[in-house]
Amino acid sequence: MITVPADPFPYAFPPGKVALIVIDMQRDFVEPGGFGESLGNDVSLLRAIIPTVAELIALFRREGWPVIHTREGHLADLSDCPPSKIRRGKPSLRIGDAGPMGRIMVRGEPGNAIIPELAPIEGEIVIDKPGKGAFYATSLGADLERLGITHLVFAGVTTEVCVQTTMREANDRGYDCLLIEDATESYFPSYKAATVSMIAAQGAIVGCVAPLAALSTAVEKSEAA
Ligand code: C5J
Repeated sequence: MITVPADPFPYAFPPGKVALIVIDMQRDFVEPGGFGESLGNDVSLLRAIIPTVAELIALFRREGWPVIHTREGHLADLSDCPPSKIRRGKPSLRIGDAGPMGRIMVRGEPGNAIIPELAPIEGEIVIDKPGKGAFYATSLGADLERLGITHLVFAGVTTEVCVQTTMREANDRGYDCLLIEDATESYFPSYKAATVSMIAAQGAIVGCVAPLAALSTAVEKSEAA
């Protein structure tokens, strides 16, 4: 087992049974002209975590542990997008409308792609999800079962929406979860802070929380031992 100092207690994981889930680091959320900005958000805040997420991905790749990427988006005919989701947001630019990076939140459009800095490599699983949670209406559960994964490490955006929703889904399915707090971000700093504390509250009711340095040091120590 590798043990990471974490909040509210150390997070221990078996190296062969851990996977990284990088949530929605896609152009629609992180770059100007996408869904995030169409909702009135300043996307610049999210760009700050790109180097940390890249470092975390590199750590998993170096160790040969699975890296799984997710993208929130919909089929071109929007048949997998509830009308209630389309109705919300700004009337001028909604899901399916033509935006500066193609149709907003539609699979295969330029804006739906994962940002080039964090692009998946050959063999990595990419989950296209219509919802906020990555388990809903996707193959993620079956993929993790096939890989024999019991422990999940989380990164990505946004902390209080898709990251938290997926962590809660994972928690209910019995996975032991760790959120890397400097590899996740929100358009709203106070929402991130609240989410990070509620995840670890009540004896890690959703999961543990640690900075990337704590995970990296724990992995290095286990290799030196
Ligand atoms: C949102 C996400 N915020 N990836 N999606 O709509 O968190």
